[in-house]
Amino acid sequence: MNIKTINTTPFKDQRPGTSGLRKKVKVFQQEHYLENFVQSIFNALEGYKGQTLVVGGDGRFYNREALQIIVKMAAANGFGKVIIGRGALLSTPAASCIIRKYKTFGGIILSASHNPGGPDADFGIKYNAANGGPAAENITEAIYKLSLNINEYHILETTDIDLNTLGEQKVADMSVEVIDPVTDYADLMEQLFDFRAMKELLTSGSFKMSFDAMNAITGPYATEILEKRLGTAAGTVTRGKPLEDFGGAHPDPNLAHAKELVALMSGDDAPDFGAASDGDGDRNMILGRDFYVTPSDSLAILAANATLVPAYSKGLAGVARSMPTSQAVDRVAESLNIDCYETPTGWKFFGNLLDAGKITLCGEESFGTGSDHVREKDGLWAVLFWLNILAVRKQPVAEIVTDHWSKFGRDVYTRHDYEGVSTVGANTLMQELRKSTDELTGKSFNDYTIRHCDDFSYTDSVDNSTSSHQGLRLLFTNGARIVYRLSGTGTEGATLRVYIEQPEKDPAKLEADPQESLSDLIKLSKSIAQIEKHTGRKQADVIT
Ligand code: VG1
Ligand code: CO
Repeated sequence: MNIKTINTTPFKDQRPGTSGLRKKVKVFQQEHYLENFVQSIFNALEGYKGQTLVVGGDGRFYNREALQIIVKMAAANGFGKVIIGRGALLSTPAASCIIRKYKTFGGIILSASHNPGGPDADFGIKYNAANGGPAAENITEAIYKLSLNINEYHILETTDIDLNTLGEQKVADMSVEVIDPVTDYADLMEQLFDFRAMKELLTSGSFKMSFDAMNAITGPYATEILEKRLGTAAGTVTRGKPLEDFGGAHPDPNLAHAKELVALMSGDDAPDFGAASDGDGDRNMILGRDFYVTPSDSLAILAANATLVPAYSKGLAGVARSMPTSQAVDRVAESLNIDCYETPTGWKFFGNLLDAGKITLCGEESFGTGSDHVREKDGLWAVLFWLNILAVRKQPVAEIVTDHWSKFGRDVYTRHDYEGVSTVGANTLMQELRKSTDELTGKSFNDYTIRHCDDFSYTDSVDNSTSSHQGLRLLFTNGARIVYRLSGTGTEGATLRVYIEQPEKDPAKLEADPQESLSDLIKLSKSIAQIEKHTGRKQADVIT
């Protein structure tokens, strides 16, 4: 065995963000950069000798090279076995599923999710623990601290492993098993949902759907599940082949980046149901004919209809949403008499609640929904959940949503993103807001009076850990909210996210365009934070 110990010096920028470490590919390609981070992950863990690690990624540029390095480092650091998806591929929810199913020590996921891919675009890496979920903040912080003092890493000197042949091979003393990346995940989906009823709907001839995999990882999963197991027409899955650069597209399933699908879904002969997923398969966008389902509404509707799905037929233990997600699900929880938790942005904060059995469903406004079946948000799962509801209720998507609004009211909602603005400007904007929370409380702007203003801080009810500075909240007396936070997944400058929400019960106003209904609040969001002064932008770049 030829284990090398390589001397290295720390990089100062390896602090994981909302979801792992994300940087430009060129940053990761620097000598020792990836190795330092991987060794810091291993150094932060205890008891992994002889244990199994799952490794896979979303197929973006540098995925294969990075995986080879990780396998050689896992062998040198004493792991007993590595499980990898064929071709180095695993969607994020599938990685979570495999960690749990085979009870492994943990996993490393290579992905920058919805960020673009290619030699000049983004790459990312994150560690998931034995529960299949993103490492909690105490672990990501420990990894960061270790990365600041690292002086050596261990790597096995050996030829590359064969990523394309299923089965076991040996790398020194460590075994490497290449598995089909799709089967375990597809089997799990089949256990959760009523595939018989869904197949009946999808093959009836009167129901058409289209799924946009955005040239990213969900292609093979959607093809197997929708076309092969559920019998939808060939071609239902579009852009189904994972490409290293996502075909130059931005693999973010929203109205701006999945334009072709949005266009296809409009008009009389449009499909009945449309959906898309992101780079690593954990996000979802849901569309009906001429109808867009806001992710926050989607979470509320899944919760309200959960008992129609076999896996959730006995009801939900509780639900959770990230703080900036609309309060639509809170109203469902209230009517079901179950708990609703409000967590900071990022899936890692749902892990403890799911593990403790306090919640069954959870979600974020950023096109992320999931349940206790894995410990990641899950794009295709959300699509199948919707299909299961449609198969039982036999109503169009739009009707299901408008029915929901008339029963629970609507949380009219929008998110305005100011992308790639100056970091100094964005930080100053946040600091100034933070300083003025007391002064803003009680202040009135025409019809809007601020009832409460704070910098959101969260204490986990399971381990009592506290996470502060999670976003500035302005809560108005009439139930409206404006929330400001900076993105923790970007790789260039800063991105300011402004989340705007207003509860509406008036039947005459339920179906209005949110940009119009919220226009006063949108203006207010700009003036209160002085967005133009700090960022130089009059308008947001992406509105969802
Ligand atoms: C964004 C979303 C957040 C999500 C995260 C990871 O983070 O807002 O809700 O959990 O992306 O999603 P931020 O810090 O940029 O706002 V994924 O699909 O990129 O793993
Ligand atoms: Co993602």
